[in-house]
Amino acid sequence: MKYIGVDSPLKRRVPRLSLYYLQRVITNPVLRRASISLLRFWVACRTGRFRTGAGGCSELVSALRTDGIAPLGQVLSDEQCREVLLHLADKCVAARGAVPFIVDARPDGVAFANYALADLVTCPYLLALSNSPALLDLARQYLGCTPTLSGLSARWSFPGESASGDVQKFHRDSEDWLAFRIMVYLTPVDDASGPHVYVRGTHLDRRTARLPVLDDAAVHARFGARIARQTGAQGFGFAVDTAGLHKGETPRRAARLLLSFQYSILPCFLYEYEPEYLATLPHDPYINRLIVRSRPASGGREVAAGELEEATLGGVA
Ligand SMILES: O=C(O)CCC(=O)C(=O)O
Repeated sequence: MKYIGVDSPLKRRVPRLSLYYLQRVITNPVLRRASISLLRFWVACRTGRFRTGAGGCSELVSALRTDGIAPLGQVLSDEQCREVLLHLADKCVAARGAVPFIVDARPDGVAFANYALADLVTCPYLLALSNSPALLDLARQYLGCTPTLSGLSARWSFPGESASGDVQKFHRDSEDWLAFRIMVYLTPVDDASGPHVYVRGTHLDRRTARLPVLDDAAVHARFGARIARQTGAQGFGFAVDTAGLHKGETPRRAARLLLSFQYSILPCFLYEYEPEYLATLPHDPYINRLIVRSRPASGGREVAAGELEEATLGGVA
């Protein structure tokens, strides 16, 4: 998954970016709600699934709706985290301005590094977790339709003196009409190792077409007691609607590895999805289509993500 860029053909880039900016510029709450209702109906027709959940996690759903952040507790055990870290230990990570490297041999000056999607979809537990009945039920209830898994990443944040990049400063995301993420700490996170910081309730604010980055002083002056610093043990997870004000604090002491996956109503049209292929995919093909698919039987043709979206969005992908 990469940002749609100038190398994408115009006939693909223009409709996708139009769809992306459309959901950014429609900030009127009534229009947004009406658009979301229509999109839910469109997803229900497309998938043939009109029920939105068993209702088994209603406390979580209401915490997410009210606060924008809801702790899930331990979603991976210590042993599962160890297996995940072992799988990733010899995999290269990518960082801006550096050649891919193994984390133990990190070059100086690198603040963030991401694992490749191929290494995540083959990693034990990660796809199973993002497809677990409890999380899919939460996603169905929060989004009001069958969710689309529209992001999967595992990012290291390395210790530093000051914020690097916008994700370490207060900001809002606007990846879809309605979306939320599950974040899981794959390393223990205390106050000095880069907790996620969230301003409760700000996901309910009227959206803004611009997505300004705010400094700490302004956010503390305005929101004070509503600021939550989410620490947690290795394997701890939480759901967060990143339309609210948030940041990943710069770790001061230990590096942090954050697993994150996003559920949304539609794909995020800012990205060019490049799904990975597995011999078999024991999970819902619709939900996972942007991230991972099962390899077609020999003789079959692999369908690119763009083609699939074009086919299903009436040519406007
Ligand atoms: O690292 C975090 O805790 C937050 C990440 C973030 O803000 C983002 O990816 O938009």
